[in-house]
Amino acid sequence: MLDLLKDTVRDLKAEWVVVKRDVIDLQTEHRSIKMGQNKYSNSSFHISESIQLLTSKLSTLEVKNENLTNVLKSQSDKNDNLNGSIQELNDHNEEYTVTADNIKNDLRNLEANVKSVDKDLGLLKDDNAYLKTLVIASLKSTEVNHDRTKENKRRVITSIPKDCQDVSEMGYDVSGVYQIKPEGAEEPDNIYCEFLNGTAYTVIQRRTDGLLSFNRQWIEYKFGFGNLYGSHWIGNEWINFLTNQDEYTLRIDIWDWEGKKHFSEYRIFSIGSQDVDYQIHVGGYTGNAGDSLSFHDGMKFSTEDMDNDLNVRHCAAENKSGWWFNNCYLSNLNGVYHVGFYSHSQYSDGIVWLTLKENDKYSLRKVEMKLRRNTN
Ligand SMILES: [Ca+2]
Repeated sequence: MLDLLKDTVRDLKAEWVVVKRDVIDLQTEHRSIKMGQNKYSNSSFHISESIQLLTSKLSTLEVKNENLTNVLKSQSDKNDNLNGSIQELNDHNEEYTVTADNIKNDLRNLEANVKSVDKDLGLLKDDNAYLKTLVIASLKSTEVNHDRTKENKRRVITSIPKDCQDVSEMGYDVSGVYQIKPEGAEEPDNIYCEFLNGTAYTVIQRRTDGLLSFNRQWIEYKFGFGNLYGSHWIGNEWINFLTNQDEYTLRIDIWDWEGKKHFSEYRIFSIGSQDVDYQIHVGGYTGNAGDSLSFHDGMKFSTEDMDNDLNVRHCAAENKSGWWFNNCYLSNLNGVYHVGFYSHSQYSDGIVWLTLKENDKYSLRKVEMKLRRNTN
């Protein structure tokens, strides 16, 4: 029995060793399987990840492909347009060539013009330089003249000319305004001197247009009015001073509307002072305009506010003038400025020299009254 049991235990031991080996084998196998399982599991994860990445890349590539297709399409359209433009350019090329030739010609002309302008500029510069020297010379001359004028003024103050004859004798020969001081005048004043062929005239009256009214009052005729270069009356005071300091010939120049010039001269001419209402003394007529002033000899001066005439009416007021009215006039050189024959006026109030046109409704175009010193 014991032997049997011993055998059984021995058998069991052997079997247990076998089983134990088997268990170890199984355990080893199990570990191996488990390791392989893990390895597989890792690989599977990596593959899945790669697939996902590839899918994403593919999707991106697809989008890019679509974009490229679109770009290609767009380029193709542009290409078509370019081809069209090139065709158009070719069509216009000939035209442009012609235009370009024209422009070239224009440029050549312009260059020529620029050269010409340059040349002109050079000449102008030369002229400018020349003008500058002239101006400088003129300025220097003006300075000298200014100094001379100062000297002359000093001379004038010590010896003021009494009329335009004196002015002439001082060396002046250009007609214009000069300062004189006739005997009896308190202050020197300006007067218009006319120098004609060596003769000096002191202008006392001028009518050139209708801009200045001569229908003025006594005091205005006394002291004078108007513009010495245009229409004016130098004043009865000064006519009195002038004609009493020496003997003068009164010259009257007359221009008519037919373009002719006439004159009358009176070798005797003077007027009294205001005390005798500037009474006129006139005679010794010569000339070609007729004697229309001797009729007034001995008459007093009249104005619209001073009736000294020999008429029951008021000649100066009716004829809108200041003059040595008689009953009433043969001459009225201070009348209204009408143009030639006038009929619209109630009175014969024009600038009249009756012996010239023998019509008191004809007004003269221009008149000058001036004094020339008698030489005896
Ligand atoms: Ca009267």
